[in-house]
Amino acid sequence: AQDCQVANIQVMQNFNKTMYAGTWYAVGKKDPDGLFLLDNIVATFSIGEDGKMTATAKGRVIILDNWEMCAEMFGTFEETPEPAKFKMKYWGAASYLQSGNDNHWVIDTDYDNYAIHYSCRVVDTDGTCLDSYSLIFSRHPTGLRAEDQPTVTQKKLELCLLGKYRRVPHTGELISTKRPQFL
Ligand code: AZE
Repeated sequence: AQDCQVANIQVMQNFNKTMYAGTWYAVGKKDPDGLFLLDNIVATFSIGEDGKMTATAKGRVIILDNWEMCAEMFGTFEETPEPAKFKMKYWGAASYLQSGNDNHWVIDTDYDNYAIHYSCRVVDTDGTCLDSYSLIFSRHPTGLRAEDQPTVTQKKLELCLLGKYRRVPHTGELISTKRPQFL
């Protein structure tokens, strides 16, 4: 059973960031409070020569109520005693995008097909999470393989977020038309 205590959430054992590197397509997401990436979310993780993990992420956002654009985001990761738990400092290519410092936990992954990310921003007084976001990643933009779905569902349940995810469409429209700041 799940007690929904943030401190009791199980993360990926023996997490290997080198195997995790590369491109992941978000196929499902649970949003945090406030603004977040809407769709076409693609993240690429890299390991530098110093062994540190960094990432870039792109996604469609709507800011200022009705201005749609492609957010190009960057993240640097600080390691913790638990290999699958990171602190992520993030910012946008443009200053009006969001920046911050989030937890970044890898809950489960097989490295080749799926990964489950979780971030709790605010822990409530009772130890449960008051403001979280979570991304279900696939190596394939088309979605999860059927055989990975039961594992992902089980992990959503353990995160106390079952039923709170939405599908993340990949329409490819960012590539050609929604990149005003980089053209
Ligand atoms: C993540 C993958 C690893 C790199 C980064 C990620 C998070 C990005 C955000 C972006 C929010 C942007 C907004 C813009 C208006 C976890 C996807 C940086 C939280 C809201």
